[in-house]
Amino acid sequence: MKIKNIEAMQIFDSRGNPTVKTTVELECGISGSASVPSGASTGRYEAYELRDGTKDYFGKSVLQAVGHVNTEIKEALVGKYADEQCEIDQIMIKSDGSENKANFGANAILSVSLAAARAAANAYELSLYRYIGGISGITLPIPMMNILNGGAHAANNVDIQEFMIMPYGAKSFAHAMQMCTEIYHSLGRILKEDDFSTTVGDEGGFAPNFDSDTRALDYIVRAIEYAEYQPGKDVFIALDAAVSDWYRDGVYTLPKRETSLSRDEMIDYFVSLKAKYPIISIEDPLSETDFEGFALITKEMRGTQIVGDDLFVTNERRLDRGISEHAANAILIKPNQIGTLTETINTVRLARRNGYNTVMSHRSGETEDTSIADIAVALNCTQIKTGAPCRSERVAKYNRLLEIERELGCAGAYGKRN
Ligand code: 2PG
Ligand code: MG
Repeated sequence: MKIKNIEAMQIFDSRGNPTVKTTVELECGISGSASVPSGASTGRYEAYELRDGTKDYFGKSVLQAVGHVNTEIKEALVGKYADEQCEIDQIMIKSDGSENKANFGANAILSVSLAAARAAANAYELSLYRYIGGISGITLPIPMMNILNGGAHAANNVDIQEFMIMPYGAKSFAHAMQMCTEIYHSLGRILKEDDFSTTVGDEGGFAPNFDSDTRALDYIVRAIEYAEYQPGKDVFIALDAAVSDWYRDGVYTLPKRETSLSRDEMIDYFVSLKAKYPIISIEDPLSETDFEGFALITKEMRGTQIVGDDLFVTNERRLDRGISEHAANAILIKPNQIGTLTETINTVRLARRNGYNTVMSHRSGETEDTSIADIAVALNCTQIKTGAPCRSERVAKYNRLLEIERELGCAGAYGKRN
């Protein structure tokens, strides 16, 4: 289990931007690799993603982060045991020395943290989910599958960033995938019939040039019915409004039109959408700074899942504050928002202890790395959002979950069994 070598390199994500891939090699000759994703609608309180800021790749190269892995991090970790995850992550956090991993970069640190876990799992001849979760990590998360993109993820006139479907009535993860893909294809057909574009956004959802959020919701309801499922019974709608970028000086300005709304008007807007459509979950309906507003909307929309993404940034301390102020009732979990596997695990534990749902999540810039699928099962996350059933970097995660469900057999728990 002793680490013999650590080596990082610059690769590319699904948007063609540079990112970090790291391999951890053990003395026994076994190794493990991991690549890190990158967001577009990034929260202000996320751990720091180190980019070079030179003219190459329009400032986006990650050669400094790669360099930190290959020098300081490697020196600190060679000879340590790969299966002592907490110690490995603590050493990196301490050597970085900053509040938000700004010196080495959270991209550098996370790549090593995950690669060490993979190397250890490989050395024990265990799947990553089994290594992390043992025999109690058995939950197949309900997909929150993105089928329509707007906001910062698409060049259309839709303000809300993500429109997702949740196949609540599915009997297994495989059945959930059947329902979701049938609805995705139905949406494609209806859009084509009505002469809308069927090009896709960053996460593989369709990005038609609709003039409003309600138009998008109308089409999703139609697609669910077209696939012969019942909206509000078999399938529900989940939204990621991702409004942090809309907020300035107490006012929300809708990104694709000239309208400005107050906090109360924003809450009324979501309440009105919920009254008309089978919406079960809303992520980031208010600004990442507004704990009080999150508490208000959680109370106002009792029975709706209110997910904190930019609000919590997978950070135990921010979640702790949210819990004490009753802000939201679910948390999005993105390992690269916090930067180590240990901290990700701790945040999920805190959420579970306090009855918050946990939604494992990809980033809009992804790679072929499927670690989040395994981590979701290992940590018994209730849901996963990993894009549309389109674009291989998204589908890879769904396919990995299908494999895990098959491997778990009768031990696996999907949906309501939790
Ligand atoms: C989000 C994510 C993932 P990004 O806001 O939840 O869908 O987007 O990775 O661009 O922050
Ligand atoms: Mg989000």
